[in-house]
Amino acid sequence: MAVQTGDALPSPLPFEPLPAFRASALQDDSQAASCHGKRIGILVVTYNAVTTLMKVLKRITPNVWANVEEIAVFDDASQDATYELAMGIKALRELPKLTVLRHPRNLGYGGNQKAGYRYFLQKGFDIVILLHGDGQYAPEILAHLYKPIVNGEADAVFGSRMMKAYGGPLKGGMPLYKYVGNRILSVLKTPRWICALPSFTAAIALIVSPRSARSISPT
Ligand SMILES: Nc1nc2c(ncn2[C@@H]2O[C@H](COP(=O)(O)OP(=O)(O)OP(=O)(O)O)[C@@H](O)[C@H]2O)c(=O)[nH]1
Ligand SMILES: [Mg+2]
Repeated sequence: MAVQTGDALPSPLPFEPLPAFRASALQDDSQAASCHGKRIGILVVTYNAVTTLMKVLKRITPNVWANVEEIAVFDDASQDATYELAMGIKALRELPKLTVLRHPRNLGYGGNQKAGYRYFLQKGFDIVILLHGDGQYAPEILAHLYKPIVNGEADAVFGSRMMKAYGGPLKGGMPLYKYVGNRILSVLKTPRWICALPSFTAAIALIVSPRSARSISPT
């Protein structure tokens, strides 16, 4: 079901948030979404995401669509029709802000991310936001993530898949074995290793995306 938010601008796609976000205090992002002249890019990493990609794009709020300069789908040589679907969405929905790229071979999750960060850095963007094409991150709250960076209050912001307020990690799609592992590691006082939805200034993206080797990255 498409949803209209407060003073939202017309969206290029119908806005379809998950139920957990419909009544959320974060829902009205009309103030938070402003880019204040900063060049913001969203990097959507995809691998076999044909069943989820469109839903992810529809969960991005109209205000964020209006304020970001580019949303780039980086398809990691999917074996399904993710790339073709993304190209079709771009063409049929007339989305000039949507860029679709496909790697000729699978680079892995880290390699795909690094390619995406490099892409936005080379274009001179100020802020890069990582979004998973499998829908496990929350596109609905992107404005609240990049706002501290736009305002100069933070260089990097990370979401958390562990937050119960929006359904919690399992409903968000985290596999049970990873959830259990995370809880055990947390009890053992090991730093939490599962964070999500990172947004970086371009400078920070450069640090997390060195040119060498396949990276371990925030997930
Ligand atoms: N698995 C995998 N994912 C990739 C690859 N390249 C890009 N991705 C994308 O990276 C995102 C994260 O991959 P996931 O395997 O879901 O990693 P995760 O979310 O940390 O782990 P789960 O909790 O098991 O879903 C997904 O949206 C994929 O579409 C790749 O080579 N392998
Ligand atoms: Mg995932």
